Amino acid sequence: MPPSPIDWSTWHGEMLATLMFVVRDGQVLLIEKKRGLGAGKINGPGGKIELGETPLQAAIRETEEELCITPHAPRKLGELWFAMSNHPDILCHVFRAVTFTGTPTETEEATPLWAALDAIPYQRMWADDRHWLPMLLSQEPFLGRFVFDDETMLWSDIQPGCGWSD
Ligand code: 8OG
Repeated sequence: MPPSPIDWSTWHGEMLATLMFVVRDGQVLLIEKKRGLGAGKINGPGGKIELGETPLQAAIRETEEELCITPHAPRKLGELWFAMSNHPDILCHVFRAVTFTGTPTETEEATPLWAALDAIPYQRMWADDRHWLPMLLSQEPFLGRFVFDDETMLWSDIQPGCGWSD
C-alpha cells in the first residue's frame, strides 16, 4: 500500500455507526441489505448511532429493527474508520455476540442469511470485510482504516486492537 492519502491524526468520523455479528454453531448471521448505504450487499446488521445512544445500545437496536432478534452481551471487537468520497466519513463500532433471543426474520431493511464460517460470501460484501471479519470471528480486537472512492477501496490498514471497551 502507498502512504495514506488521509492524515488520520486529525481525522474524525462525521457519522457514527455500528455492525453486529452473531456467531453460533459454526455459522455467522448476516443480512442481505435492502436499503441504505451498501444496499444489495451482504453485511452484518447495523446502522447509524442516534443522538444519546451508546454504540452498544445502537448495535442492539439496529439488530432488533433489521432482524427481529436481540443479541445478548455483545462484545466490541473493533473499530472501522472509513474515509469516503461520496458520503460523510464513518466511524463504525463492530460487535460480536454468541447468543440471542428471537427468530431471525426478514424485514423491510434486511433478509437474514446464516453463513458457514468457512464459506463467508466475501465476493458479495464490501471490499474491506475480508481483511477484518476473520479477526472478529476469531475474537482478535482490531482497528481498520480505509479510504474509499465510491465503492472502490483505495487504501487500507488493519492493526491489532487494544481491547475495546463498549
Ligand atoms: O444507516 P445505514 O445502514 O445506511 O449505515 C451504513 C452501514 O453500513 C453501517 O452499519 C456501516 C456499514 N458499512 C459502511 N461501510 C462498510 C464496509 O466497508 N463494510 C461493512 N461491513 N460495513 C460497512 O458504511
